[in-house]
Amino acid sequence: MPRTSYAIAIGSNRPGRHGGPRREVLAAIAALEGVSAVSPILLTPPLGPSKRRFANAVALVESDDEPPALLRRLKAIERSFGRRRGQNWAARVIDLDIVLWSGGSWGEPGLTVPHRLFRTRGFVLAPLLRVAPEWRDPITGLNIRQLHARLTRRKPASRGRAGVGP
Ligand code: PH2
Ligand code: MG
Ligand code: MG
Repeated sequence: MPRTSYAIAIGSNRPGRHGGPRREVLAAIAALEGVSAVSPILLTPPLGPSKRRFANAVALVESDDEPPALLRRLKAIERSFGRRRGQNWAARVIDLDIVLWSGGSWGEPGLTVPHRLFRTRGFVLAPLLRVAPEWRDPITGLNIRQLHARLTRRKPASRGRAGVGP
């Protein structure tokens, strides 16, 4: 029985050999080993310069690998799906990111766990909420339910000119 689990964020916004983005996400889930839970696949507007809508999901994976070894496996899957290096932010056929590790945090150049940006990304937190609402972020001490609520809460009224009454 593996001792640790991971939350892996999966994204695609370009068709590949399996079909459209949704099919690429499904194929990536099938390529992962040790999957214990899978969120629904959500269609999300692109954050950043890419114009195409994404299919996003989160899978929970059980593994004894430490983060660098798991990352190597994820990169191998990305390559086998036709992802080329240097496609950060470009439309991509598949993106597999380590978001959380039950072992806590990990920091080295090119690999930071928890993922540096996951707390501000709805396309990660929304599917993560469906599979691991109680998982606690070791950095902020907040669980996914709390991080999601913090991100999606109505923003306080602007304090700019528009917010100032007569
Ligand atoms: N991934 C990015 C950049 N922008 N936008 C959405 N909606 N979903 C993604 O997975 C995504 C993105 C870089 O990894
Ligand atoms: Mg990414
Ligand atoms: Mg990535």
